[in-house]
Amino acid sequence: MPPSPSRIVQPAILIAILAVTSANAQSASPAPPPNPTELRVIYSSGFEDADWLSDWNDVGHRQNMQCVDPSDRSDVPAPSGDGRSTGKVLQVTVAKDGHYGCAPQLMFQRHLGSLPDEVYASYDVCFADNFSGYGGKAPGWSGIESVGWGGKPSDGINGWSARGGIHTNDDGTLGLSYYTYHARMRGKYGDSFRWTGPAAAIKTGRWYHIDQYCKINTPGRPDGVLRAWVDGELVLDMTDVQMRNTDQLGLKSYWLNYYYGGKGVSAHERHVYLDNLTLMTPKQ
Ligand SMILES: [Ca+2]
Repeated sequence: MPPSPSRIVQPAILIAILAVTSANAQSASPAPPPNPTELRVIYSSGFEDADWLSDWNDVGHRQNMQCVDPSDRSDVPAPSGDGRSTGKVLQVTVAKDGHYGCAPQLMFQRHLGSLPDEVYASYDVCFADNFSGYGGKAPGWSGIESVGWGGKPSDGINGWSARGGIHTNDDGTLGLSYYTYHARMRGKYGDSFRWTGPAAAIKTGRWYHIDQYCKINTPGRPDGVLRAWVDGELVLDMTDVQMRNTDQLGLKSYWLNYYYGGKGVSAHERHVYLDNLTLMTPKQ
């Protein structure tokens, strides 16, 4: 009995699939984490004293931002000895029955004299055990004008943002994302672009190194870039983000935001610790 047409076609389909897979493999060399020697530092702090806030805007919730010695705290491990975390660290507290956290913004215009097209952020972070179950906002990027956050959607003209997001996975680990209000969003609330891979499953009680990268899109075109790395592993690589439809919007600030919710409040006090925050842009 001759083979059915479907059996004849199958090898051709298989070859086509293999060809596409091979092409993807060749084009998918992961973007490397930032190389500081190729970058200009916009801002850097080791959070050794409260003066770090003098460089930031929107510095409410000061009581939630304390520079502390990890050896005085029972819920954060001592510096790991690899040279990454030294001296004091920034303790951010989300109070019981509260949303914030903190929300200061490092304004790039103020520090560079103009708005950059692309910025890297680099920091160390440790979530205390009491941070388990968190769902809400985390540090990221802002191009907000009148709207583009908080249930006020972007149309690409009036503002955009790509803060970090944190959710709790089924296995209890914390998951990270970019919570993004962008020109092509459909609903009232931002889209969650989740960081993926084994490195993106975050445990409490240990330090991680986070790198983030944002390149603003050409107005009206889906060519903006959002990337993230955890301990040097690429966990998100989007190159088709359309933040804006006009050059009147830009990459305005790094938004050091921790906010519990949504609408629900934190059932108990939570702590997250940061150190060695550096913001960088390519040298001219
Ligand atoms: Ca420090």
